Amino acid sequence: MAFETIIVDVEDHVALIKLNRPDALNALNAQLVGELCTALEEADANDKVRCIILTGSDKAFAAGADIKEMSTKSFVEVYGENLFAMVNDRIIAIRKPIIAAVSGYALGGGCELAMLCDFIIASDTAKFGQPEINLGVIAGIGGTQRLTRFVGKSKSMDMNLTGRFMNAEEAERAGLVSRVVPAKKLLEEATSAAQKIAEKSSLTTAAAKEAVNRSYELTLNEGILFERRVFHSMFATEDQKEGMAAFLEKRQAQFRDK
Ligand code: DAK
Repeated sequence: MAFETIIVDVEDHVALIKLNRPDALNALNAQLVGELCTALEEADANDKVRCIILTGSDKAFAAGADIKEMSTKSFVEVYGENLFAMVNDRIIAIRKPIIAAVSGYALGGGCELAMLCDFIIASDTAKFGQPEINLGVIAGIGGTQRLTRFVGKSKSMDMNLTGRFMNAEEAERAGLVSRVVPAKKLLEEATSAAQKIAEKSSLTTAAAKEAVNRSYELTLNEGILFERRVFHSMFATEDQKEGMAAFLEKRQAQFRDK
């Protein structure tokens, strides 16, 4: 499908999705959100893709929901259309790993979009924030919920109540991002991580993603039971036999997703 607000490129088993509304710092309008969800679903269904990278521009991953588009909406409209429910639900349904490669501003819905990905690699220019409070609203796609789980109550309250931005170094220290790299190396680093993921068995990758995500929904004991049962089920796969045989034979595993 042809897109106008994003650019999609598939190479070496990695789908690179680039948000592309430079004039609005990649603000998330309805068209961009719709195209993004469609592209993610297409990548999820494409056998050639084993990992997805979501990125923006040097200046902005995304500066939030499109304020111009939202500003005149009424309660009846946003409640009636369940604004932004779709983006949350469609992204969490993607089974392949999604890496957010964030440079510049990731604010409001942009920060929330990065947190919807499986992990975040940030450039040293990245700035994260939930400044919705300045607009007379609160976060609406996880900024009060996911951010609190990532960075704890105190920092989440600070971000959500003052609207201040967190730089990359603070975001890494707080556990919001997995690593920080120089801006020029952002895509290289994200691609290298994606290619490492692409080398694994896609069955095992999907199982690992599911298991980590269950940790947000289950008690510790239930989560550990879920993990152990999934671990047991891996022994029904050819890839478990291959992975362990390859280790013992001191060679590279050849996974076949079976
Ligand atoms: N929406 C629309 N346009 C935006 C935008 C945004 N969020 N952010 C930037 N732009 C546009 C600017 O209007 C400007 O356009 P022109 O004036 O040139 O036409 C262009 O991008 C460049 O921006 P600036 O001139 O402002 O650039 P600066 O370098 O001076 O400043 C900035 C960069 C990122 C600090 C600044 O643009 C800024 O503060 N932007 C707004 C950041 C923000 O407040 N983000 C949160 C948006 S609210 C909901 C679910 C979710 C949400 C809401 C409801 N429900 C479930 C109901 C989410 C809400 C949000 O994300």
